[in-house]
Amino acid sequence: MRKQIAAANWKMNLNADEAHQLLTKILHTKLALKPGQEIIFAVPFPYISMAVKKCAEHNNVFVAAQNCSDKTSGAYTGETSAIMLQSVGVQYVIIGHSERREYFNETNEVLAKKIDQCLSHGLKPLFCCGEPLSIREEGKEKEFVAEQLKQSLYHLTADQLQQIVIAYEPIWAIGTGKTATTQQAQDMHAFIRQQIELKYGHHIAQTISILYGGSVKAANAKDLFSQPDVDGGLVGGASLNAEEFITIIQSLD
Ligand code: G2H
Repeated sequence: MRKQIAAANWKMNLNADEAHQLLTKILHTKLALKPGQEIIFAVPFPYISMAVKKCAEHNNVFVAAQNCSDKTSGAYTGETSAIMLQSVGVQYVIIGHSERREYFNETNEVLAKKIDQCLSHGLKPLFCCGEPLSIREEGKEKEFVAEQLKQSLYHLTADQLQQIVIAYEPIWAIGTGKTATTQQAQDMHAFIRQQIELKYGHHIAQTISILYGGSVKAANAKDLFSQPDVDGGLVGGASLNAEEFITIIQSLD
């Protein structure tokens, strides 16, 4: 059985009080997670310790960082290493979000190194892939995503790959209010799983959770999550509202 995951990506939002209140409100709700279901909060760095402390009181609720360095340690002012994150109780790290790729020039090669840092230090990468609108309009979205997978993941052993969660986030659907249709999401998720199967075999491909991201909200989560290859969501804007995110959690299959 694959893990079903509702992951909140707060991005660069909320002050400390707001972050504490939002987390408290969600965690005080009776979430009734079923076996195999997980919640992840990808919070800004300054709130990680607070979030780790609060989430530790709950089963299957974990904290993610939104990024980490591709270097192990040393004179890299402003960077945060995987070792540091692991040492404060983080379990997941978002790697390769399209905003990091676009605004911070993160290439597939750098992302492969970040993944290696995470795996070497006991952290699970939540690896994001997805195409821009121009590529979809050309009908080349599958080739584009296949290349992202190949360049950042295919150096991993099968055991390492099983530590990864993949998030498919079509860039044209991020923060735009435009969601991929359930069929577009399912098609790409099935394609990603098929690519993993070609490289790592059927069994491994069946165990990898593939989340959908891009304007997931309470109103569309159930439809998206009911698709056979959609194993939950990576949620930005809607995760900043407690009621919305709770409904999204309760929409997990
Ligand atoms: C995609 C998503 C979360 P949003 O970036 O990673 O954000 O739900 O606001 O489109």
